[in-house]
Amino acid sequence: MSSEQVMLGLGANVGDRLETLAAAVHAIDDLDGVAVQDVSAVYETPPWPPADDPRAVTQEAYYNLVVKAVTNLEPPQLLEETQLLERAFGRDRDREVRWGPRTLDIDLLLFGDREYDSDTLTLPHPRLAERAFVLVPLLEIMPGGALPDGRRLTHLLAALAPIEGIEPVVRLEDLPGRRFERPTGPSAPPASFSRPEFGAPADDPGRQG
Ligand code: PH2
Ligand code: MG
Ligand code: MG
Repeated sequence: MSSEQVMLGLGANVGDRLETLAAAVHAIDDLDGVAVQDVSAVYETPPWPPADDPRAVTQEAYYNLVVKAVTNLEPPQLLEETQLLERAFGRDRDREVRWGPRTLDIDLLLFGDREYDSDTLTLPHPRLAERAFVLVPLLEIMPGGALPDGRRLTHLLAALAPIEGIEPVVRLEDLPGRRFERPTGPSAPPASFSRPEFGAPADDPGRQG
């Protein structure tokens, strides 16, 4: 069975953002065929698109982070699993506004070096290069990283300058209770996670955010 390294972008701006993100990271690690290897800091970020963009929606600031994981799922399977998690955290795709408020959004950013395109999923994520709230945490856990087409993450981020309002808030491993630990060196074992409490929701197809 082939195993790919994937990068997932998580965002929340409704409810207890920190609690949601912490629980979501554990829930991702708990998926069959998915193991979390690293997690960026939690960043507070201004809503995208920005206020001067005609697509902008008035909404609260987000918390965002990026998760590095390995998986033996194929892209559509991983998308299905992450959409089930979004639902389990209260997301209702029938009642939401595009680029509007989210209890939890999980985006597939990178899937190894694969370029993939279907009606519901494009990899790499098609708006990754426009979004500092993705690039900043992604660079943190993928320093020196590049897209499959060779574009370097640092160059993409520099093209968005000036970047304003993106602030690291906390690292999940520094939260009281230390629910997981982060690898500390090049030969360190993968992060270890405790078990989340989780119910399996019903199926729901949806569009990529
Ligand atoms: N998610 C959105 C819309 N806008 N802005 C930021 N800063 N972070 C997000 O995760 C985000 C957003 C809907 O998916
Ligand atoms: Mg999104
Ligand atoms: Mg999404």
